[in-house]
Formats: sequence, C-alpha cells, structure tokens
Amino acid sequence: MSTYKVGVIGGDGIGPEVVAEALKVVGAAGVSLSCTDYDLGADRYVRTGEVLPDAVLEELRRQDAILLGAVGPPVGSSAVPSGALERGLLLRLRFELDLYVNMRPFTGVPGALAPDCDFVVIRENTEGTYAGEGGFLRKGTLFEVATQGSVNTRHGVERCARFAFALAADRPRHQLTLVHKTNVLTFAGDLWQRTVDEISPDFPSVVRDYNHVDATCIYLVENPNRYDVIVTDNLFGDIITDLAGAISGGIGYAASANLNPDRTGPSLFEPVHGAAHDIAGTGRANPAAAIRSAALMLDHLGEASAAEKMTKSVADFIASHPDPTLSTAAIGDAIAERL
Ligand code: GGG
Repeated sequence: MSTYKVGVIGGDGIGPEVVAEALKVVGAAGVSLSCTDYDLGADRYVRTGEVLPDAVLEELRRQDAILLGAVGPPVGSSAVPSGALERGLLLRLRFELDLYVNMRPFTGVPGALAPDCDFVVIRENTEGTYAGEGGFLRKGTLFEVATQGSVNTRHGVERCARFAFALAADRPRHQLTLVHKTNVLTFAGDLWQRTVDEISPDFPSVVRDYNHVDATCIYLVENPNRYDVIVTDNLFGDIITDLAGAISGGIGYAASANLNPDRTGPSLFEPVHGAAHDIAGTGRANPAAAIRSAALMLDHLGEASAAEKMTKSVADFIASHPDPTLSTAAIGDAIAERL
C-alpha cells in the first residue's frame, strides 16, 4: 500500500481543528499519509513578517498533495494587511503550482434551501481579474485612475473547459453550463463561448447550456437542480460558489479542490470557509467541509474507494444529525466510526 506525502497547512483560527478531524477520518479510511506541518497564515505573518518563504514553497512542491484548513486574521484585526494572505499565500500557491482548476462540489444537506441539489462548479483558478493585471495612475490625487484587467488566455480557458467537459461526460446527467456575462464582457465572454463551442465536438455525450452570471444567481436559489456541472471564470466562480454553499447547507459543508490536472505538482485541498476566530477553540467548528476536502484529496491521489467511503460517511452522518450540536472532535469520531 502507498504512503502519500501530504503538506498540512492548518493555518489560523479553526483551521488546525478541522484539519485534525479530516486527518483522523483519512486514517480511519485506511489510507497512509506521511504528513509535514507547515506553519503558514496570519499567526506566522504576525510573528515573522513572512507569508510564503521561497524555501517553503519549494518543499511544498515536493509533496504529493497539500491539505489546508483556513488562513486569515480575526475579523477587524489590522495585524495583517488586507489581502496579504489571499494574494501572497493562496493565489501564489495557485499560480506557482499551476492549480488551474478550482473544483467545488455541492450536495445539499437536510434542512438546506436546496437539500437535493447535486452539482459541481469548475472555476478557472489562475486567470481573470485575479491575475493581478492593472494599476494606478495619479494615485492619491483627485484624478486617480485604478484599472483591474481580466486576463483570459485561450490556453487557460481551454484547459479549464476541457476539464469541465470531461467531468460532465463522467456524471450521469452529462450537462455542462457555461456561466459568464457574454452580453457585456464581450471580449472575455467571446473567448469563453468560442472555446466551449469549439471543443464541444470532442465531448459528444455532453449537453451544453449557457447562463448569464446574474441569471445564475436567481436559478441557484429558485431551481438549482437545473445544474450538473458549471464552468466559469475566476471571479464569477468565487462569487457563485459562496451562493451555492449557502443554498446547499452552509459554508461549513463546502469542500474544494485546487487541482493541477496535469500533475506537474501537488494539488491543494481546502474547505471553502475561513478561519472563524470567533469560534476557534470552542469545539463548535463543523469539520464536514474539511473532511469532504480530504476525500477529494484521496480521490485525486488514486484512492477512489476510500474517498467514496469518506464522502458517503459524511453524508450519512449529516442525514442522521440534521442539526449537529456535537463538538468538532465528536463529529470527526462519528464520521470515522461509520467507515
Ligand atoms: N479555506 C479557505 C481560506 O482560508 N480562505 C481564506 C479566507 O477566507 N480568509 C478569510 C477568513 O479567514 O475569514
């Protein structure tokens, strides 16, 4: 049996607590990991002024996968400059490791607005408005200009769209919806639409659709079951996956995989939620999203059967505890016991 090298970034607030439960469940699923902890996040920044030292990045490159909890300072804290961790750690890892697909599956839980929903959002993860193109002119004056460009390359759009098509072809409903704003964002939208149209013949079983992003916000609330696989750009994907998390049961259940599908480096797995310092140390954090993220990690590592068992165990636990009042560790124990 293989032992996988996993870089663990517990991070801040509830991050280390939920990651501990995820690793507990992976152990119970019988998969052997050799974990190395990396001290990164707001705490490290406050102590040392460092966000992601180059030497640490090089070590992370040599892992088979990376499991991250959450990074961020307490709400209202000015100890970390706004965006320093998002850009200096999360986005840098995505760019440096070429994690060009952000896959976020949503399956509804009992009591959610959409308890029966079952869809996946494929968010392009290295381009768009998050690429950092733009700048200031006459900064600090009355005539200041700020621009923030959206970078969309044929290569970047096509590789993401191909991943989404292949995923849709593998799922029972075979549906793929491109979400954009092609009527207004005529350059980027045109590239996305043309790319999807042109590669579509390579995936004949997939039925294609297109929705504007604003309409998608309505459909996600009114009829989320119309969706199977959504593919979209970085910014739209960031926004609609928060909405998707809210309708499917809350951000505490939302898992994500930042994938390098070409496997030229490790992929990174993390719950969508943040550090939630207000409940850190109270045992009230829900580890479900972290456990689901660890299941995505196992699937990517080739441990499909263990991953499936973990995902089912989380679903069974949620079904039998629609309003979980158990502690973080007790939820981890209960999910581990069901395996
Ligand atoms: N697990 C995703 C993550 O940590 N994202 C960064 C983030 O959302 N930070 C803000 C926060 O922790 O509230």
